[in-house]
Amino acid sequence: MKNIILTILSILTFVFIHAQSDSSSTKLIQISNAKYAVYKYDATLKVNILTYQYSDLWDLDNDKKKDSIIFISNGGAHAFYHLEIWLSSSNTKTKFQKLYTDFPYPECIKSVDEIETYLPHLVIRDFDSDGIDELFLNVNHNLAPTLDELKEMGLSTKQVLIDYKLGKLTVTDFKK
Ligand SMILES: [Ca+2]
Ligand SMILES: [Ca+2]
Repeated sequence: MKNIILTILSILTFVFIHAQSDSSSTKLIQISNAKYAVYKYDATLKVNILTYQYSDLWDLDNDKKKDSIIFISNGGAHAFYHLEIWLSSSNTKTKFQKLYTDFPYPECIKSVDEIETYLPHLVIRDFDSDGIDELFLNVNHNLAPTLDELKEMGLSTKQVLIDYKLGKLTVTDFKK
């Protein structure tokens, strides 16, 4: 019995150390996501819905005030989250009802090349070096928009870039 317990402890120690060592890999997530997790009551579903509200990190419309990037769960066992963005400059919220992710955690990449090699789900950074951050979302999963839905949004791929241009948020295919 003692040997079994020692074996289990050894395995757990290995798993823990292994998990710790992952933190230095490319898949580093620097944000403490729990800080941004909020449960909100959904009157239609009649349950508390998990949302992630990143409201003190990014200024997408460049008015020097932080905007809110929000992911709202559909309440499923395998939760998918649709995107909403609240902009400080216009005090308006834009819903991207067909843009879902099951991994609503901003990821850090070292270079834009990693969009193709590492396939992140969500990256918010200044992709075009104009001093303003954009949002990259990979929607290639079970709830991905259909080809018709992509076409309706003016898209041809499932890697999308949300950018603030001429006073509004635009959704385009991501291009390096
Ligand atoms: Ca702003
Ligand atoms: Ca930019």
